[in-house]
Order: sequence, then C-alpha cells, then structure tokens
Amino acid sequence: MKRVLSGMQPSGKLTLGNYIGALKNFAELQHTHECYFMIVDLHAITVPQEPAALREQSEAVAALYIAAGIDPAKSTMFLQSHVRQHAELGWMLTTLTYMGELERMTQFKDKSAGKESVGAGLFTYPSLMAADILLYNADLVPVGDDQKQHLELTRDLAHRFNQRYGETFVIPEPYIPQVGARIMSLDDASNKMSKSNPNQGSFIALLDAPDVIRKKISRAVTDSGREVKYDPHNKPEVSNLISIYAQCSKKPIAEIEALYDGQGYGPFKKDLAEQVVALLEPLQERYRSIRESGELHSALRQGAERAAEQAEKTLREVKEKMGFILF
Ligand code: AQP
Repeated sequence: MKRVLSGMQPSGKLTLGNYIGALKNFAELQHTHECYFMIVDLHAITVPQEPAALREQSEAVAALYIAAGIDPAKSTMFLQSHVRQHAELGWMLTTLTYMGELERMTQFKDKSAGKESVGAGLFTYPSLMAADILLYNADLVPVGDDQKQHLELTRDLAHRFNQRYGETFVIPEPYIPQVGARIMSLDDASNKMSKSNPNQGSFIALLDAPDVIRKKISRAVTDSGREVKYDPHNKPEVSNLISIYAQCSKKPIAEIEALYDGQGYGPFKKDLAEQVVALLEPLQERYRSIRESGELHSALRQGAERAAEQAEKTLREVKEKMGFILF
C-alpha cells in the first residue's frame, strides 16, 4: 500500500482554499493508502504566533481533520512538534539545501514582501517540510498548486541525499487536484486565499457562520461585466467564484455557466453562498461534537507515538549514513 503524507499549518483558521486544495482529498485517500496527516505547528511559528491562539488553532485544525473524515484509528494524525525527529532531520536537510534554491521560493517572496525584518525560519522552512515528508518515506503528497515548488525541492533534496550517502529516501510524488488546485482570495484574485491574510473578508473560514459566509460572498470582488463565464485570464475573480461553486456543488463548469446565462452576478453569488453553506454546515456540526467529546488529546498522543516510531527508524539510518555516532 502506498504511503500518503500531508499537513496544514495552524497559522490561522483553515479556509475553503485549504479544504478544496487539500483536506477534501484526505478522507478518500485513507481507503486506498497508508496515511500520515500532520498539523505542522513548527511551520506556523515561522511567522509570529500568539501562544494561546497557536494552541487553540492547533486543536481546531486537529478537530477539523476528524470532522473532514480523517479517522485517527486508521490514519496517523499528529502534531509536528510532538515528534522531535522533524526538527532534527530538518536541520540536517537545511545543511544540504542551497541558498539559491530557497531564494527562488515564491511563497517566501510573497510572505516576506514589504516586511522590514523576516525570520530566518521563514526562509529555511522548505527544508523542514522536506524532512516532514522524507521521514516517513511518503510516496504521495496531496497539496494545493501553491506547494508544488516546495515539493520539487523535497524531491531534489531526496535525490541529493541518496546520491551522496546511498539510497535512503523514497522520491515523493505530488498529488494535486485538477480543478480547485488554487482558490484565490475573495478581495484580490491575484493572490491565493490564505488563512493568515489580515483581511477576514478575503477568505471563507471553514468555521464561519452561515451568515458570515453569505456576507463575504456577496462582497466578493467581481468585475464590471455581468457574464458568469469561466475565463481565468480575463475574468479572474468570477472564474475563481465559479471554481468554488463547481467544487462545492460537484457540477461541471459548463453547467454552471449555462445555469446563470444572462442573469448577471446577483443570483449566481446568492446560490454560491448557499452551496458553500451546505458544504460546511455538516462539517461544522461534526467539528463541534469532536471538540465537546474531549477525546482530541488522546487521539493526538497516540498519533504522535505511532509517527515517532517510524520517524526514528529513518532518522537513525540518516544519522548513521551521515557519520554521526549512534548508541
Ligand atoms: N488558496 C488555496 N487553494 C488551494 N489550496 C490551498 N492550500 C492553501 N491555500 C490554498 C493548500 O492547503 C494545504 C495547507 O496549507 P498550509 O497550511 O501548509 O499553508 P499554506 O499553503 O501557506 O496555506 P495558507 O492558508 O496560505 O496558510 P498561511 O496563510 O498560514 O500561509 C496545502 O496543501 C496547500 O497547498
């Protein structure tokens, strides 16, 4: 059985972009793959986090994982900081990473743009992400399109290590959904929808109340036309909304275009909001019952123990090959 690994940062409230680009596939993959799902809290601190918020967000992501269908008895679900091998292998891979490779990362450019001081962790975090994946010898990594570049680096680092020290790591393949691979921001379709965007109106959080969702969609930026047409080049805002509609309703894009032919944006946006609400309401209900059950911590503890067992095996092999003294 092939092994799948993916993770999300508890750097804010998970968004519809996170769901469509990644989370939605997690539950399905469990039936056909051996799955590892992380909450990457060590990545979240590459930008400043308020401690109480980080704790709350980490629990919220874990509960949303389960609400989205991840079964912690079936999949290994854990917090990255609970498995210390991540930080250790992360450091080793940082020493194998070239500055030029990190400088090319568009996510670093986006996140550091306009900032006076930027933490070094934000720059080196792709090497830690490589460690997350390679520790478990994952074959497949379900990610949104925005993470493709980081996965490419992971593959390069795995090759580099294997060449230098002998065959060790599996070279992972990306698993990127065709439609909805990148959901864009509601206020600016040139940026992806992001949970850490300070403008709450730019994203739909998975836990937004139905009325908040309706309001955010009604205020979503469109264009001065009135044609509901999928044309990402000339109509990026409307195309993004159609993409969300298609993902929520499972309707083909052509059918959505035909449905709103000649009607303008009003009815389209109204129905889109209801599609999103219908998708998220059951998820939110499950989320609430998981939080209330008080079983989250024991699930995370068990997940961390299972993950650490596998991670330690890989780390020992790496240390031995690199020339560290093992006891
Ligand atoms: N807008 C998006 N469209 C499609 N997929 C997306 N993903 C993120 N945003 C979109 C996918 O969600 C997974 C988890 O991402 P992450 O938490 O590791 O961080 P990120 O990619 O940096 O996502 P955010 O929401 O933009 O977080 P912040 O604002 O903290 O940086 C990944 O698989 C990603 O591809």
